[in-house]
Amino acid sequence: MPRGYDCLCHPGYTGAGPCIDFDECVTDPCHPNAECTNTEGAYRCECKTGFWGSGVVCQDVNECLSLQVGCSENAECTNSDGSFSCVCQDGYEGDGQTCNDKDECSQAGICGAGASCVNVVGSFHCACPVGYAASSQSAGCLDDDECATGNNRCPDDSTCTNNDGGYTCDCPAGYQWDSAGGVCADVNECSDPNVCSQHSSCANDDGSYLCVCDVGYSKGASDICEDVNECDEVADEICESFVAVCINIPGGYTCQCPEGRYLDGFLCVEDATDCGANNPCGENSICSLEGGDYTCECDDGYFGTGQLCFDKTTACRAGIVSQSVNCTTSGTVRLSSSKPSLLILLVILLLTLFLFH
Ligand SMILES: [Ca+2]
Ligand SMILES: [Ca+2]
Ligand SMILES: [Ca+2]
Ligand SMILES: [Ca+2]
Repeated sequence: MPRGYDCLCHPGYTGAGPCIDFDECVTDPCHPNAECTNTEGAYRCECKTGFWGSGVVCQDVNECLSLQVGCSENAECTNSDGSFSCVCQDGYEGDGQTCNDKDECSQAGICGAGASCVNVVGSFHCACPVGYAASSQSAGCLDDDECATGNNRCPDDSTCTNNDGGYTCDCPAGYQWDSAGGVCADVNECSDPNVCSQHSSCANDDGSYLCVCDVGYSKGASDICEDVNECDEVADEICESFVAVCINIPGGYTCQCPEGRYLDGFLCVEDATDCGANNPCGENSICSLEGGDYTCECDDGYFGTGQLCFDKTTACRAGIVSQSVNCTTSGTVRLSSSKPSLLILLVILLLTLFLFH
């Protein structure tokens, strides 16, 4: 029999007779990123970890904006729906919370041929020896073309030539590359004693040198210094003015008097043998003249300078000269070529004292 009333269950309950709790969670009343919890007469929506909101609406939390997220300072934080991740940056290795330098050099062959690996914090580089450069890490070391890159110290007036591992500067003729000064320096060709031929001397010059012939020599056809025959030139006239004959000698010339003449000052004169009025000889002395030279010779039995002649018998008997002068000495003195010796003069002095005492 129908009742005259209906019983309506409170919200959250259901049932025709006694009201029993209704499990709202079976109708998915929460946001997909929320947890639904059924309660007596109601339910609760709570956003899942990594989301925030009412539970009916849940939004992703960007953990990377928080300083407390815990990524290493050498890691990249990446936000994702409901979560995040810490990934070590290039050059570091670890779990993202802790990132340590990666020693790339422990990896064989990381640098190309000829290069050495240098590990640094967060990175590494490949070093090449001087004269080489790496276009990329894996390319290895290739010769640096210093002439093309301008990485050279060749002076402007030189030619740069590249070679493997280096370069050369070729200076103009007469100059050589001075790497210390970075200039093309003059070559001192004269330091080679054989650079000039015989009868010449070397004079260094900037960029060149000269071989200067010695006096009396001049350059011949083969650039060798040859003796000048002065007798073919003015010397012949000079000698002729002496009434002499010009004789060419290596490096010079000489004027030679003809037979029977001798050079007296600047003239070849007749060779006289008579001492004449100019006889310089003293008593008991014979004068002779040859080639302009007077010779005084003490007579037999006399000795002395020729200008002063003393009786040898008297002197020897006196015993003054017997020990120092050969009592058989003729006493010949060539006045033009020698002077009386000190000894002879001493003897004469003693003899003079003896005779005139
Ligand atoms: Ca490293
Ligand atoms: Ca080079
Ligand atoms: Ca020079
Ligand atoms: Ca000559």
